[in-house]
Amino acid sequence: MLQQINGQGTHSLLCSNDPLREDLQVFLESEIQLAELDDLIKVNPVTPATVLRCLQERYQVDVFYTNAGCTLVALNPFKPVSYLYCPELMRDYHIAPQLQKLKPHIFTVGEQTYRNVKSQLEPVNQSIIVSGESGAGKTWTSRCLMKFYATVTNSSISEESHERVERIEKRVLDSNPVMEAFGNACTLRNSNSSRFGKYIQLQLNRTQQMTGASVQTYLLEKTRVAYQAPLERNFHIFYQITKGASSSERLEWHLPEGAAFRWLPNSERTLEEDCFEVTRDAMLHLGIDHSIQNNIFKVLSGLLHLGNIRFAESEDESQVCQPQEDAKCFVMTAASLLRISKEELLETLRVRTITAGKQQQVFRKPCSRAECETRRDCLAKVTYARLFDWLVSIINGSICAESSTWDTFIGLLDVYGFECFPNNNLEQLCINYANEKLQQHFVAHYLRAQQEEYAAEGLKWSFISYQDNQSCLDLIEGSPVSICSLINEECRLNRLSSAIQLQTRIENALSSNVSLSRDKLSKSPNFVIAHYAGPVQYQIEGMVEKNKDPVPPELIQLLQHSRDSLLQKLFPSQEKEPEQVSGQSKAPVVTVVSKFKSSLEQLMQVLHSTTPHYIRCIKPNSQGQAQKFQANEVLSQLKACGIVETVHISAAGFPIRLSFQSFLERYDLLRKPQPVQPSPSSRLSRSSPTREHSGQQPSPEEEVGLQSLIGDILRTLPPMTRPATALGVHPEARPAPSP
Ligand code: AOV
Ligand code: MG
Repeated sequence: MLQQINGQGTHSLLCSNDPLREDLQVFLESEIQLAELDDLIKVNPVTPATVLRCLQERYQVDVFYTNAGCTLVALNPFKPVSYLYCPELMRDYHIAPQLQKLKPHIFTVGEQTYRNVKSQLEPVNQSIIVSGESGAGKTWTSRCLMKFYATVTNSSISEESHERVERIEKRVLDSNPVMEAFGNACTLRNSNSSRFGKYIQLQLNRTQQMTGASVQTYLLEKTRVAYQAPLERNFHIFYQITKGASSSERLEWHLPEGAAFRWLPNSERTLEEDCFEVTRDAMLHLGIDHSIQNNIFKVLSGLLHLGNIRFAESEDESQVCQPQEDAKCFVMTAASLLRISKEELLETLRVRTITAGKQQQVFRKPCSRAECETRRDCLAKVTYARLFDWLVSIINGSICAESSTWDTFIGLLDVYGFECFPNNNLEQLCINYANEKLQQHFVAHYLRAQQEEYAAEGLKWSFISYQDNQSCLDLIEGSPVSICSLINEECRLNRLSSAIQLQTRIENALSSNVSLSRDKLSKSPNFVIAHYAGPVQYQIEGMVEKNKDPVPPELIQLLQHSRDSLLQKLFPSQEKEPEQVSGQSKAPVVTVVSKFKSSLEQLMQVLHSTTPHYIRCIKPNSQGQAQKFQANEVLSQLKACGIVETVHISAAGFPIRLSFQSFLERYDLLRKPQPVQPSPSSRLSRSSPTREHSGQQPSPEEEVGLQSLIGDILRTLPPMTRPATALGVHPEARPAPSP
């Protein structure tokens, strides 16, 4: 064993002077088969090093799931392991009398959630919150869970409803490839990275059949349509159409084989996600027929041609910019595919109209080359964003059940994971903000609330400290002043201030927040936020403009004039300009950040109203390689999401909670007659909202009897991994390994 400590295996884990080494040594000397520890609470002692070692041992023998108390840790296998997700296994988990006896799996969480819905006397909605950094496996996990529910919810239904249910489930599952084709892209971190957040509610009726589902999406990263960072790609659907179109479609959509599009970088690389057929089939099942599909793909092709339009600088400011020589044919093709007039397209891209004065006089001002290109990009972004939202509404129309047909739901949350790129801007700020919110939900719900509850119950408990990300959230969204509020203020005041000025404002207003700093070596204005998952440097340049997300009204008018039936739906002609909607020109500016903040708040409200379950996805290495466990990478993810603290709290805590009433109903048979004594005022299990249904409360005499009964029962239970102080029993409690 010592050889192993000094040898290769351990060397990759920790360097020799690592303070964690001592803990690890104690741990390794125990005769425990690490790979068999399926709950990290059984690791002894619980330290970052021992938890890490346990996960590594399991990973090396292809065991990817491990319980960590109330959460499940899911390591990304980065290789096909289809045997883990076959329907037979799904059924095994579904019919298992005692779920905890089976190996940890996402299906345990799925099934537990499913059982919780029906076991409550009052229906309780459930949520599975899948978290982890970009590429850790969240989307994969939520897709597998959807398949799991589709498989198990129709396993016990009658022949006649079978077909109907299957049809709904197929549609619900088909929403995935469609949303991924339009909303996912290859990034530096993940070749199938979700560029939008998603909360899907699977709707269940009284007999627990899935009657439908509804999807809520969050902030699509639409800038990607017109800008892709080096080595990244545009949304998958663009590659699908350019690679997968038939020869007649190529003619119709003006996509000749080998055509070069500026907005399609890295298309020589073929990904699994480039499969056009899968998307088309799924769209068809969702009711998007061939002719509508044809229309969609034509518009997308129009956007690609739009991206190839470049302008030459005009000779003087009073002249409009001319399209570059090679771009003229792209103007024609883009206009023809979008069914707008070529002249109007050029006019809109090159001329700004300004309405001013009491008479509301309209002035026309030629745009600079840069402005023309910004307007071109804006045209593509607004079209794509509306197309995406429209698709989501079509999907919802196709899968959502009537409210009278369902009672409860299981929600699956899959948002974009924490990101840190060489350049981070407003998109990453929003993405990382969403991840901070979810981490805070976990901290509040589990790490803080549990411990506070024990204290309130009067249980003996020594407080376990944990990393709270509240200061980081205060920095991003707090009141009265935060990074969001300062960026919003710039938009509201509409003043011309430089990025340096905003940097100074942020630093002056928020200098007391420990999560804020600046990279002083960087030449460009920036701020650094110490996120729970690591520090991220954000570039301030361009942030305010992105937050305003201005869409010149002329662009909307141009699209409203389109003769294309899809664009007419996306840009209805009766749509009013934002100023007119409020009737006032001084309408409050609805910025990207403020919209995102309010959608996150709504999401949090929904999550708070459900019973949460957490799956923590972990990326074993940053290269996406199978069989490669990079200890430092994993350790930082474990630390970031507080796994060790979670394990401590779960191990020392009380995972089984029963109200006196339920306890009485279950164990009353064992009761010996007790002499009646004066009552101590126990609050155990009385008023907690997390308790199982409590109907009639027992009398003080009964409580005394019960307390004695609890003591009797606890004495009959096997020794626990951690000392327990009261009614707290882990279902799989095992004796601690001897050191
Ligand atoms: P993410 O959703 O967490 O990232 P994905 O779910 O897209 O990450 O997973 C990234 C890649 O890892 C997938 O495309 C698969 O190749 C692989 N993978 C993940 N889980 C498994 C599994 N259980 N078995 C086999 N391969 C897997 V992001 O969307 O970037 O935050 O925004
Ligand atoms: Mg994803």
